[in-house]
Amino acid sequence: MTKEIVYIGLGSNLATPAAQIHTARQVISKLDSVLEQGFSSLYCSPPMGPQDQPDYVNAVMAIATDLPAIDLLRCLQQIEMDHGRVRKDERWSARALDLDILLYGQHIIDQADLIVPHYGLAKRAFVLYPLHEITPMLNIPGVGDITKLLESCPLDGLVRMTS
Ligand code: ROI
Repeated sequence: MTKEIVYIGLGSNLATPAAQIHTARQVISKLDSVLEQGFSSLYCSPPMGPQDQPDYVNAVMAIATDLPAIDLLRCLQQIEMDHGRVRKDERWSARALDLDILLYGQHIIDQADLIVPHYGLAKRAFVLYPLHEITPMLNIPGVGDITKLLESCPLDGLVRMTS
């Protein structure tokens, strides 16, 4: 298989969020067949969705991999579980670690448990700004240039963290 550049969104709002993001980065970059290509700053933002939960820390990571998308998804789900993620029935609840495949090369994937580009990507400041930080010229398949999307995406309280 040829290597694809894959973008992963990382988010956490429980159990020392910045530490969750840092350890997730280390675990992902040590996976077989994965080479880290870039990692954004950490960003803090108020929760999108239910407001009765702590602020989030988010980041975006770029990797090169020849893992098929579905195998990568399974690896990321395992890492979420290892970080104490408890899947709840309640939609959009607080979580220790959320790992989303945002982009898988230029592929469009529409499977029962995997939709790529990620459905929230084009509108979420906490995804678009870190993504743009590491790849300013990115084209999002089926959607367009990231610079265009940013023009109509307010920060919504997103703040880049210094460390
Ligand atoms: N809100 C923010 N700011 N960041 C997230 O990563 C995030 N993730 C979620 C929901 C609950 C939609 N809200 C979020 O899953």
